[in-house]
Amino acid sequence: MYTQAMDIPNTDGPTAVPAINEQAREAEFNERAGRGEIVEAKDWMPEAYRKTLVRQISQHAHSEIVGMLPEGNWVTRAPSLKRKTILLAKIQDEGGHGLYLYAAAETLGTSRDQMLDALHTGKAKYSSIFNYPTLTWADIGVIGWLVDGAAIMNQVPLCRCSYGPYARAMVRICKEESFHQRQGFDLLLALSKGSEAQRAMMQDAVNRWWWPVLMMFGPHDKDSQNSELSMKWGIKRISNDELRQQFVDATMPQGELLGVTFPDPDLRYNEARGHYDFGAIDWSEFWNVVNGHGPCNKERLQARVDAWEEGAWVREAALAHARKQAARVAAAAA
Ligand code: BYC
Repeated sequence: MYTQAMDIPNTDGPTAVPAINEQAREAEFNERAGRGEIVEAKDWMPEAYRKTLVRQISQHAHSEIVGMLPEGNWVTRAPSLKRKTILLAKIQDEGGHGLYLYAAAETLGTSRDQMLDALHTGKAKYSSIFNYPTLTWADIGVIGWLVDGAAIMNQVPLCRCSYGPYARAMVRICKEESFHQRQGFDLLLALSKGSEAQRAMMQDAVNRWWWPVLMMFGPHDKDSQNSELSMKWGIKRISNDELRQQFVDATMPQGELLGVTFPDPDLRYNEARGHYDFGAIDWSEFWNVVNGHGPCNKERLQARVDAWEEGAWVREAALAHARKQAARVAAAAA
């Protein structure tokens, strides 16, 4: 994409470019990003753009792999072989999404080890939603329907993100997320046609997950410190509040079909606005969870750290194998 003054690859290092060019390059970058052009890994980019992307993509990757944990809780208790197979496939997909995203973030010059270290030491964030427990089988359906539904709403615009490697990873992720959302809805549809107790279990799960799902979209636009720059650079295309509203509007008819209600007395269609109104979000709960004090934060982080430590021998064996292969190739060439 970037030619002329910006054609100098980032690897030249800052000293290779006269400082006077820096502002002009940045202005040209902003202008092109604003026009919707795509930035590739070797293009010049402002350090703040690179930093913002590494922050968002690595947080997103962490969310995918931590997101495997609440669902993993139900693999051994799925009610049928069919449901167990579907759940296993979904959880594997989330692991794959984590890999695409870590790989996209690595193109920005941050190593996977650095990102994982930030996760394991509690410095990096991941989505607040995965710090809530999965108490019943209906939670698995609600995660698919509402959590993946919110994820799709947030992630489809990211397929048009200005950073090419992230945008391309998102295309594949969104296709899989849409299957995840439908499997959740399908699971709940089965419960809705089941016994009174099954319907009550579904309603209870919706009651517990509804507000945390609305929090997934992040703080209100006026409190979103990263939005202004991210929107200017075309990393984010639609604001937190707009996406939240689109999600509520899209979800209401689906809830009607399932025969569930939502735990919000202020939720009603507003003819004048052409949208659903909804009640105030408890932001103190959101920040409490984001800052590490949600119901499952400690458990989730510990599970990731344990997996990393217990998997050390696999990484060592893979590296030893790669070294052996390389030595063999070198010996053959000699
Ligand atoms: N949880 O300025 P803001 C999935 C943080 S994966 C925790 O608006 P931004 C799935 C935010 O990071 C779901 N933290 O930020 C996986 C910022 O703190 P820092 C994850 C949150 O980046 C498996 C501060 O609050 N999806 O769905 O402009 C199975 C202020 O916020 C949250 C993605 O990561 C939160 N909910 O906007 C099933 C998508 N919200 O970083 C499903 C990509 C905000 O300044 N990410 N914060 O310390 C995004 O689109 C944006 O990063 C966000 C936040 C909309 C999440």
